[in-house]
Amino acid sequence: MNPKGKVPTLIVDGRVLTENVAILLWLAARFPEANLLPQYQDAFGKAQLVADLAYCASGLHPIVTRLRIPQYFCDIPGGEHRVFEMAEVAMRPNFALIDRRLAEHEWWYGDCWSVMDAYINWVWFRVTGAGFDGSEYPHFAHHDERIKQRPSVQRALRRNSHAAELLNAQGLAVKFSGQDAVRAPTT
Ligand SMILES: N[C@@H](CCC(=O)N[C@@H](CS)C(=O)NCC(=O)O)C(=O)O
Repeated sequence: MNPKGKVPTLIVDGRVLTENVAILLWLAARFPEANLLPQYQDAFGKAQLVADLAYCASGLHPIVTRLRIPQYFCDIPGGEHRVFEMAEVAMRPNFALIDRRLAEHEWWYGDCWSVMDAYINWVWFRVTGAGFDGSEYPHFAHHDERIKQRPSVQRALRRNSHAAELLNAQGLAVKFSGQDAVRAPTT
């Protein structure tokens, strides 16, 4: 469905929408009652939302990929360990930035949950699940605990498990790239 061969992909009335930033902005605009993002009216506020989502997609996401599948980035035997270590170094200032922000507020935008919280939480569980040590970032860790208590997240996780079971039953076992991680998960 996605000519670029990536997930996520959203089909809207038969039309294909790709790229996390575009999909999240479209969902927030299409379903304003869901309050997926703050509803700024001014141009600067709207640009700030794009900046935040672009930070996740182009700043954080590529480092997540290096931590999850370092073997994609270096085919020298054993090179994946060094790719992982350098990605760890690259990720730490970003985790520090997020941790500082979450020290002051419950959610990325203050008192209201938004898809930014979902996106940074995806970063958290993907990289701690690959062996990145998150223990220096207690506010980010607490954010993960709060996210997991959300009924919508629990519903999504149940749907995810159910989908994995269906695929397994059809012999289409879900193989997560993290199975090849160079380090054991920390969470
Ligand atoms: N720029 C794309 C990146 C999407 C992306 O990298 N998705 C990963 C999964 S998190 C993927 O499809 N990886 C499969 C691959 O690269 O083969 C976006 O923001 O949607």
